[in-house]
Amino acid sequence: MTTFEGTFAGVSPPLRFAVVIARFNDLVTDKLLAACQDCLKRHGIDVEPTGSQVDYAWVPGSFEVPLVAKQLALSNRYDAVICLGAVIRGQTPHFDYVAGEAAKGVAAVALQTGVPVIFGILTTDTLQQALERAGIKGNHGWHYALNALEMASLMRQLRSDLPSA
Ligand code: INI
Repeated sequence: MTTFEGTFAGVSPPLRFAVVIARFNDLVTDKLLAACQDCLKRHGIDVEPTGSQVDYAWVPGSFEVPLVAKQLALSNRYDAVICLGAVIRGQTPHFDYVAGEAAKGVAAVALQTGVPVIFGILTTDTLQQALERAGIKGNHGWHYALNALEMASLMRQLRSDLPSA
């Protein structure tokens, strides 16, 4: 029997990532992005937009994230797509539609394309809660990057080592 497990070590050829970031609530999403980049960088990834390992796509809000994530995943250029957003409930039922569609859409893109798509969209009741998850009490952006590294590495292994039945 074989155990497949993603690692955080360097992979050859080098991993490539796309990051989709929602501008809505950019007070929060900018901080998620900064931690995500910091984590990737500390794992040897060149995060510069001018480099060859990470590309960035900005979208108006979390609702638009899945469409752009799908286009990027279909390009066959990336080992994983990281989606960053912040949906904050406030006083409006809009929250449920935006959060629900973003979550369903991101999951669908991964399953439809076979490319890992990381759900890095915070869903919180208040701005305070979102900020706590984006720097005040740890930063989830760091963990989304770790998830992307692990899944990218795991999928590389599965593609190359999985014996056919
Ligand atoms: N988009 C977000 O990313 N977060 C939110 O909290 C939010 N709220 O609350 O409305 C939000 N709305 C915009 C939405 O994502 C779309 O950009 C818009 O509906 C246009 O399609």
